[in-house]
Order: sequence, then C-alpha cells, then structure tokens
Amino acid sequence: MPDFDVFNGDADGICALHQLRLAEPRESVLVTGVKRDIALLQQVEAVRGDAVTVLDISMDKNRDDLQRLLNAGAQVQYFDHHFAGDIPDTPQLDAHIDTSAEVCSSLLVNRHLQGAYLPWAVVAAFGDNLFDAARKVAEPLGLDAAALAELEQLGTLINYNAYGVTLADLHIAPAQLYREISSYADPFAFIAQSPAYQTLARGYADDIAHTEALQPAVDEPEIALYLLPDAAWTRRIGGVFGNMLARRAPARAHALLTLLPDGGYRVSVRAPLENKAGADELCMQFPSGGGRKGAAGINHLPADRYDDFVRAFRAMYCKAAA
Ligand SMILES: [Mn+2]
Repeated sequence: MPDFDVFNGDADGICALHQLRLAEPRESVLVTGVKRDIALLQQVEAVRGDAVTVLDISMDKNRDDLQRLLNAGAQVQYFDHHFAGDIPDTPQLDAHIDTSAEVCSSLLVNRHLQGAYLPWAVVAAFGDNLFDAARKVAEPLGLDAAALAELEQLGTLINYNAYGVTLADLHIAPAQLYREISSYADPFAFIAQSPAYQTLARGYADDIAHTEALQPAVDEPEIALYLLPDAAWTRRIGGVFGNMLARRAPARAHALLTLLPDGGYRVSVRAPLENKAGADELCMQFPSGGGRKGAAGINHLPADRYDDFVRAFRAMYCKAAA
C-alpha cells in the first residue's frame, strides 16, 4: 500500500517535503511537476489507510480530488499558504493552512517540526521571494552574511529550476532534484558536494548569458519590447528576465514576445515598476489576454496583430502618444 508525497516542484515544495522526511523517513510515491502545475492531487489514487502528504499547492484548486481521497478513506496531511477556501472538517485531514503574506509552506512545516531543520526552511523562504521573513527566521542560526547569501542563492536556484512549460524544459525534474537533496540534512553540504547543485548553478548562468545577447525590437524611453525564440531556455527564463529588465529600468514598461511554432506570439507585459498600472488593460484588448495591473499576458497573439500590439503598447505607456 503506497503512501503519496505530493508537492509543488519549486523550492518551497521541495524543502517542505525534505524537512518532513528528515523528521519522518518514509517510502512514498512522489507526485510533483513544474511550478505552474498545481492540479497535482488528480494524479493520486489512494485507498483506505494510505497516507497522503500535500505541500505548497492550493487546496482550493485541488478541492474535488481532496474530497475524493477523503471519501476513499485516505489520511491526508496538508501544508500550504495559498488560498484554500473552505477546509473540510474531518479527523482524516490534518490541515496546516496559513495565507499570511510572510509565510510559505516550508515555514509552516518548520513551525510544525519546531525548527528541527530550519536551514532548509530559510532556503525555501528565499526561494519564495520572502527575503525579510527568510532573514528573520534565520537569526537563531547565527550565520554570517556570506553563509546567508549561499542559502539565498540555493533557494533562488531550486526555485528557478521549476520554471518551464513542461518537465522537459527543466534542468532537473523536481522529483529527481528532491531525491538528490534528500540525502543532505545540511544545505551547506549539498552546496559543497552535490553534482545537482553544479547543474543548477551552471544552467542558471547559461540561461542568463543567453538573455545578454538579446537586442530589443522596440527600444524607446518609456517602452521596450523583446522577441524571444521558442526554446526551452526562454520558457525557463521568462519571469526572471522580466524582473531583471524591470529592475534595470524601473520607469519603463516591458513586453516579452515569445515566437510560437505557428508564427504567433505568447506575450508577457510588465508595467513600469514605478507605476504598476495598465498591463491588464493593454492585454485585455486582445483575445486570450488577461492578468493584473502590474503584470499581464496574452496567451496567443496572432502574427498579423503584432503591429496592433506595438501601437497599443505605445498608447498605454508613452506620454507623447496619449
Ligand atoms: Mn510556496
């Protein structure tokens, strides 16, 4: 009778499971995926008496399958910080849900284990972009700035590894990365000794180097637009590249257009960091567009709408055009 460990493939999901299994080793079926693949419970077929552990994926997005597993008689332990909605009230479910802004799933596991594997929770908090929380919770470790920076880099690399459209895009599949990490109680030993760490670090550096060769197709004081080829590295780097551009030119709006096999584009828009507005309004002018004020996208912009998009982009962000 198998048990199931179901976890987001990012740093938070992996480090949450790692802490739990350091505390309580268990043979289990691993169910995970790329970061955006959060409908993971649908892959689980559990029966009465099976233990299912669920980490860092929204209960709201997995509600039907959670109910199915509870109905089947499984025992479920759940740690998460995303919106959950109503939490089923049954002794079969041990839910640790906290959606406050300064926690992540690994910090919830750390709380549950009373700090037993705190360095891995710090890694995860950095990976989830919770820099203040990571530094604060790390205080009892008494690390100097260089050691803390190593944990920050590790969190960033594990988190980055989960970005991609499919598992084939990733440098290391998350289940395999978890297995590599699972033999290290100490993250500093993982950094120093694991070939997987070298793979992550080299892969990240190579992807960044790719972006440095890119020239903007539109380069104006208030907007910049980049065309990206349809390749595994562009599917990995999109979010990180957008953040880099935004930090470098916080008054500018940026658009990344990834060429799709049919000649159209997948579009990602970031409003200027200094004025996070209009990205959703711009993208919603096109079919399959949507998002938030600061960051939005168009799933599929037909090739013959490219000029329309550039015109609308300029109209949204260039004062002279308004
Ligand atoms: Mn998380």
